[in-house]
Amino acid sequence: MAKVAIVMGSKSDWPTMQKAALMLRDLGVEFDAKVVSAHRTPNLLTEFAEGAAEQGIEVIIAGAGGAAHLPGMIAAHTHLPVLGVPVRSSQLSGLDSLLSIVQMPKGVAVGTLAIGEAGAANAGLLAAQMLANHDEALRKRVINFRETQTATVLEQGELELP
Ligand code: RP5
Repeated sequence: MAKVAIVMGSKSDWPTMQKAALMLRDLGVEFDAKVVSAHRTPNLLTEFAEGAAEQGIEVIIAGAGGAAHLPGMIAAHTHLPVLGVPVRSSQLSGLDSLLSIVQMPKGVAVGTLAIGEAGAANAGLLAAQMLANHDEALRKRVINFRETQTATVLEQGELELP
């Protein structure tokens, strides 16, 4: 059963949000991914967010661009932790998305990640780290991921001009 739900405001967000999905897949975490739009499908948003905990979801990753109200509105409807990913927009390069997601009022929390693919990948990683608190096997996979990453960087050694 999926522990993480990845939702996004439009299918056009999927190339970015796939980075969250790939991270979760690499770490062996089950997830669902679908489009839920704050503005175009507001009733679906409410239904999804209110029902997510009952479905067994433990963490929600929500990505959106522009007037990115999706993560905050989902957080308004659930006690589950919500990780917000600002998707890079065509007009303002995602600064609009970032500001829309990050400035939540006190009392309704969204954990906001970086703009774009790095933020999406880190949302997947952070969701896995949260679940690893009560999953020993996943904790080992997360630690192994970090150690492998460190070793890869250390192996790069001295850099030279081409
Ligand atoms: C937002 O509007 C979506 O999250 C997407 O980032 C942006 C543009 O959506 P499309 O016009 O490409 O469907 O709601």
